[in-house]
Amino acid sequence: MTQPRAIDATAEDPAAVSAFEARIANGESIEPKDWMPERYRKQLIRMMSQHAHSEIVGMLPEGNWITRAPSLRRKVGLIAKVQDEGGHGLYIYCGVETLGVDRSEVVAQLLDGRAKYSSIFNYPTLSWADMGVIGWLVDGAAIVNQTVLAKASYGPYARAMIRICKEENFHKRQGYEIVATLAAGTPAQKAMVQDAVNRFWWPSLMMFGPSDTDSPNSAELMRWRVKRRTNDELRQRFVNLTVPQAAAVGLTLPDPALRYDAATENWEFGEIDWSEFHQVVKGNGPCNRERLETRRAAERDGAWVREAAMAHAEKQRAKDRSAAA
Ligand code: FAQ
Repeated sequence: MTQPRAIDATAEDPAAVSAFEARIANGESIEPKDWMPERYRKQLIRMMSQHAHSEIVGMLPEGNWITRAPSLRRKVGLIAKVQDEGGHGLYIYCGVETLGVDRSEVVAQLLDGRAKYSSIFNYPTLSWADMGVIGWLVDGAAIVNQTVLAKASYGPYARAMIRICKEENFHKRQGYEIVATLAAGTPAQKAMVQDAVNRFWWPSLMMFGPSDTDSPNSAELMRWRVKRRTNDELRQRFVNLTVPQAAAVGLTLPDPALRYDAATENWEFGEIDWSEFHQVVKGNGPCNRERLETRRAAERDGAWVREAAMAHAEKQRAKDRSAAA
């Protein structure tokens, strides 16, 4: 049942809300012109815009290594990957706009520090091995999260995830190939990639968000089938998939508590340092200030391009108007 979108006080009419929830329970996809509770719209704007910001800020740690890639093949792969992440950000911003909010508004929230983006991108990339480990672990974690989001109840978001996951799979493979090459290389190369794993393992687990008992948004998002699995469920899935991948290339994950539990068929893992997570999310991670400053500079430096494009569009419209007169 599709209803016109209401924007007045009747928007939260209990009958409308239950009709909406019945559609969700029925597995229907919610589309931009469908009626939706204001809270659903707000939650989606929050989550999708933060996701888009993560893709855009996520270009920076890897962009740092484009000029230092060790071969032409690696450089081409890395450029393509970073460009893909930019595309994902723009694609998701378009999805946010279907919810009735302007892209410039959500970008302003990122630049003035009101909006969050993924904690993982506030860590530095210190060696070439980090490019492999980001592809393997960070894109690997993103795939686990986003494959499930491809079944989210909001149509434009779910469809964006299907397309994005296809590209993320390539990213993960190129990362794992770098990791496998270094792990089978000289002792110095193996030590370099082990060091990268040691630095990125725990922050990758933090990407999935706080544990379920400490996740204020999960219950509502699960009820509305935006999220289909909890933060802890997805984190566990990622660990289960990744432990054998590390073993296959002879690398160690930096967690002495890792242990296979045959009863649950899960790899149990040690306690996450949540104080580090909260510090990074609050803006006090190793690179938060640098990342935001880089984005602000890009916004300033690109202003003339946006202004020129707008002036050109206005000129074209004036030409069309006078031709039609
Ligand atoms: N970092 O109640 P919950 C990628 C915030 S894309 C920072 O559990 P929710 C591709 C959360 O926003 C990576 N903040 O929240 C790539 C909330 O704050 P708020 C991004 C975090 O929404 C690869 C508060 O904590 N992916 O990697 C984080 O139910 C390589 C309470 O948390 C997505 O965004 C965090 N890690 O669950 C690009 C996927 N975790 O807004 C370049 C879509 C939580 O209430 C290179 N998003 N917070 O003030 C999601 O699946 C969810 O939003 C979660 C958080 C799971 C991230």
